[in-house]
Amino acid sequence: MITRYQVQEIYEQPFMNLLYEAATIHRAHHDPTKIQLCQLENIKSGRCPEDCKYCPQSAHYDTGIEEYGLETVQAVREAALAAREAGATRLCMGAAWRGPKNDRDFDRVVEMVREVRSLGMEACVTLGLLNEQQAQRLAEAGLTAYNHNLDTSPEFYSEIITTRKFEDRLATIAHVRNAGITVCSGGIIGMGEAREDRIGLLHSLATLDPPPESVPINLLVPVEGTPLEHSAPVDPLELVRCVATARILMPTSRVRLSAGRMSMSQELQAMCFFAGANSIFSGAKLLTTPNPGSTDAALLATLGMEPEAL
Ligand code: SAM
Ligand code: DTB
Ligand code: SF4
Repeated sequence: MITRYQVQEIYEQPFMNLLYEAATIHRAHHDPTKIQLCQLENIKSGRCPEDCKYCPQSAHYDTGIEEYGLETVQAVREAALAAREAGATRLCMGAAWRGPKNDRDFDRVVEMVREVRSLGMEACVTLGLLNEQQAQRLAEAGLTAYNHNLDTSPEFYSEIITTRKFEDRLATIAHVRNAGITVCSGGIIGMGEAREDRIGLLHSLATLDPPPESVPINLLVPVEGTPLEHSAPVDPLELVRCVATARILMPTSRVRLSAGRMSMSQELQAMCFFAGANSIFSGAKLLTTPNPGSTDAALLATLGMEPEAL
């Protein structure tokens, strides 16, 4: 198993060597001209009991977002069809829950998974903490992936979230894994963490056994009303180092350049793709914040890249 010190050595090597190593590994395992488009759908918005300091959907902060209860299966079907039409091959459905209860709402999410799968798309959900039985039911419905981010290093975790523990996250990931669902897990940079925490996050992800098939790297979207609203912007090259290190540590996984692209230049995004990122979110909105979906076709064309087909 790779040590944290070895991860640090990869991360902190001269930038050009890091980029070259990551791009070389990327090309050995993936077509560098292809990128997967995924569409997010916020199936239940706001009033979440957790206190994640970055999150506009936490009930602990006043952010003025639109709040609503669980969407209908029909609404999700329509969102999936529109996303598929626009070139997305995966629908990622997020609910602002600490975790599902065993109630009609959860039954409905299971139906949503079946519906999205029946359209030939990959289905991913992120519902917070799960128990074994819930993971099993999602697996039976054909769920492709479960998103559950570690978000930051074990040491920094309690600075960001106090209503659950890093270990709770690991337990849910184990239930997902045991149910035979693929794991999507990554984190956020730009929350005031030190480089050491970014290295700790990447080490935690890479030493999951097996590592996640999908690794979202989010750049914090600072939202008014959240405690991280005034977080100092992180050096963009740190983002590139994170993407490159994730690619080297997890050669076959999909590395996703996730939230935060509104504040990234096209050159920075191109550098992340070169360093191994091979998925982005499509569309004009993430869960509650804007996304530069309307300019992505032009960006990809400029770079000679193409969305992956279904
Ligand atoms: N409630 C579920 C959970 O936390 O597992 C699922 C939804 S939650 C919004 C999914 C992920 O979105 C979080 O783990 C976090 O990584 C990311 N996220 C939330 N707010 C963000 C922000 N302002 N900037 C960047 N990423 C964010
Ligand atoms: C992930 O890592 N990023 C996505 C998805 N998984 C669920 C969510 C990003 C949310 C950004 C803030 C918002 O729009 O509310
Ligand atoms: Fe936001 Fe998810 Fe945390 Fe709830 S658990 S506050 S939805 S990140």
